[in-house]
Amino acid sequence: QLKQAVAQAAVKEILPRLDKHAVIGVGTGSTANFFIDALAAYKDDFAGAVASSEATAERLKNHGIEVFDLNNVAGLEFYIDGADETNPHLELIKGGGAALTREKIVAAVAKTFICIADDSKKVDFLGNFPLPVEVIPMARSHVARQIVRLGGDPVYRTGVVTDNGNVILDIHNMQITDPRGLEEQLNAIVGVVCNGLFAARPADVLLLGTKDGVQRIVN
Ligand code: DER
Repeated sequence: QLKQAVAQAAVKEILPRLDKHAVIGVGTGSTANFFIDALAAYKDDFAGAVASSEATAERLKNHGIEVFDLNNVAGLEFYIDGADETNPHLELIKGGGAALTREKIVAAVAKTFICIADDSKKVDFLGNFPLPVEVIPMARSHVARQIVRLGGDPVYRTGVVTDNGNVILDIHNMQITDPRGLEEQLNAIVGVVCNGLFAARPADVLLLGTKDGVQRIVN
């Protein structure tokens, strides 16, 4: 199980840097869940965690790991999370699990963002995976029209409401040659809360699961 291998590698990487006051930023998704499950064995070696979604908070609590409000921590040494796609610059597409906004917030606070992913996520150019955008519900049609003007095909992720009470548009068929530029363009559309491009703040370290073992790639 490649996801388990990278999750365990992430625990191994951060353990020596933890102390009883440390609070860890934790991502969302199936790979992040393997990380939480592996981390739980060491829960007495750090103070607790900040969660990037209600689902992650729940899983942490079920392991007896204290969950902190981000506003109550001065800073985070690490943020560990998965991704839907990563390019060679460790620029990511995230949001497959609809948690992209809180993930990006917690990642912004952390000193080191360690991305954990199996090699199916590694691409040369981002955009094969539909790019998630979190949108204020009343602005959905307006934002969709602006996305069409940018050359994308927005698809409403029906039945999904984010932890923040918003909706998701997934942008299909976008050739993303300038991730940072597109991230800024999307953020400039009124009604967009956040988007799944992690390019302004890419991952610092990628632990990539391959059939030959875990590759550690540093940005
Ligand atoms: O929604 C997210 O951003 C998740 O981290 C996602 O990108 C990765 O989910 P997975 O680990 O289940 O593939």
